[in-house]
Amino acid sequence: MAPRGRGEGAPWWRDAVIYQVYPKSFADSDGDGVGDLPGITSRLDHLAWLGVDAVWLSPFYPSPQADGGYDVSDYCDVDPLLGTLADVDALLARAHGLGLRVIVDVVPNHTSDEHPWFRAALAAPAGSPERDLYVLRRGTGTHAGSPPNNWQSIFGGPAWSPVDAVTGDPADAGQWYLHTFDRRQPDLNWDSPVVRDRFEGVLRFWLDRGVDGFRVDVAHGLVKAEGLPDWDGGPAAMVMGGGEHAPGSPVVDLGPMFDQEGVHDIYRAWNRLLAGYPGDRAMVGEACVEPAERAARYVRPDEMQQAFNFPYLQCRWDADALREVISVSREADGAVGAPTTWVLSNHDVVRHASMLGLADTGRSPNGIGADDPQPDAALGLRRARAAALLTLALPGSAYLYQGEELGLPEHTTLPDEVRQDPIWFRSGGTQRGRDGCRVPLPWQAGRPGLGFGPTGRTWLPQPADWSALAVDVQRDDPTSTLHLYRDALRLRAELGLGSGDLRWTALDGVDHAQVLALCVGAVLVVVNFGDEPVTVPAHGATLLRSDVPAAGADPRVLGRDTAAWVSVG
Ligand code: ISL
Repeated sequence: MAPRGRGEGAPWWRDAVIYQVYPKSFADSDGDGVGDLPGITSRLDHLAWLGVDAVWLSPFYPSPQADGGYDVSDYCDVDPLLGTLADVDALLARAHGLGLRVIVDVVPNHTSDEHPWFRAALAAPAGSPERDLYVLRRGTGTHAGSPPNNWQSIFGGPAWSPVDAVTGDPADAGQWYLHTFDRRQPDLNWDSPVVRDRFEGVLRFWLDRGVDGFRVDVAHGLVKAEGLPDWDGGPAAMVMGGGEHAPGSPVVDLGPMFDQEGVHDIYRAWNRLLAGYPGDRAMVGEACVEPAERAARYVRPDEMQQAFNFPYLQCRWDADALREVISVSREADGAVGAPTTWVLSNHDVVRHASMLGLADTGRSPNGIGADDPQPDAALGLRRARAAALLTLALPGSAYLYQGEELGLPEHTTLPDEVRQDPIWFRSGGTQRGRDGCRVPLPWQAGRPGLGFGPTGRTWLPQPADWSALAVDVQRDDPTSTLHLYRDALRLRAELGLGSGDLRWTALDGVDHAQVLALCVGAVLVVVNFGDEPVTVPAHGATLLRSDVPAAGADPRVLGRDTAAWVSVG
């Protein structure tokens, strides 16, 4: 079957719905409790049934797993925990056979400390070409015993570690290496042409194997300001544990480690490289920069095709705030001819079915633990279902994070002793981190491990009440969240919503602050945020509702935290 594509003649990614798979937690084929590539392949028909256009695979490369695979020790192979290169080929063949595109993660800001490049660098003397692949500097203070500058790691603690602590060589005393993230993730030196060359080789390796594109990790971080000046703004934490970032806000100075002009040359070169391949290969950047006009610079016509819309992900549950963020991001992306992306969750943030059940929906905590205020699960799910209908109606491309189609909440009571996120360790246990959104998926109720794999083992424990959310239960229930997503995806494709026009509207006599109302093509989307029920106009059929109205209830009356799609064609 030819890959799905919509919007006459437009490249697939302009309106694609892309499903993020976190490989360790999707499906386990061999029973070791860790998800793997054959597990993913065995479930691709489910994703085709759901109706997505593409799959984004988070890293599956060899890795010591110090940061869930975002610490790569070989960019051109597969971690034995997750499979083999032959398994990648089988996955790609099956996906393409089902009409699904596949994009893979590329992690260019840093390698693992176990990458042969880093090992070779540390084995070579100071000043050698091997060392030039990383950001190594002499420290400051007595015997250069303090870090070269005051930068802090995004995961907590200093962004520098002493080289001699790794090599044990007295000749390295006073030498430090930079790691924007964990100390086991040394930053690469993107001023080096060798690094640039090697990464082009990595991209070619995967393009030659048939991937449809890349998700570029920390896309705003590769190039650092010349001279690595001190920065007193603290660690930039826009996504993880970040607050709300108002659209239209002034340029936020993320410091000398982020959003430097030089990163754009890299994406221009990569754009040319991808253009040399047949098909519409695409890149999506994890560029956490603001305001929207600044982020849009990553999706200029000769750079990446898409960038994640983090202000939308972080927006509080509020009609005015959402209207603003939707308008501003569309305007900024529209100005450079790029589609806007819409995303509610990913593997770095508290799942939105839980976020939306917190007292403050605009501040993402860095994980939730048993002794933290617990989300209102029913409220969170009601809002999450409404948020899904809003998101999937918006023109552009939408990203789904595995499990959101089941309405999965965050695991908010994980025992601390099972936590694996480096954020938990580097913050000295003060930040719970991201394990709670990475729990293995429930496929079959009543089976050990909820059908995640053949043995019932799961690398993180699943909450006891996830049985009711298992895929098999929801597939049998037409009112389930899974069916809501499937119905929305089918209608979105049939009605061409992803490539439609957006027009703001209002309901007669209803305040803007209470209701979000917009038309996309021939569909009116209404979301009620207020206490008062609202009645949608009578002239069209109600196509879809986010709630399940009581028997005999008027399908045109929407209660609080409910959304509907109404035909106005
Ligand atoms: O840089 C930031 C803020 O300006 C961060 O939000 C940053 O973009 C984010 O933490 C990057 O996340 C990605 O890279 C990490 C990895 O742990 C995450 O899982 C990944 O999504 C390091 O590779």
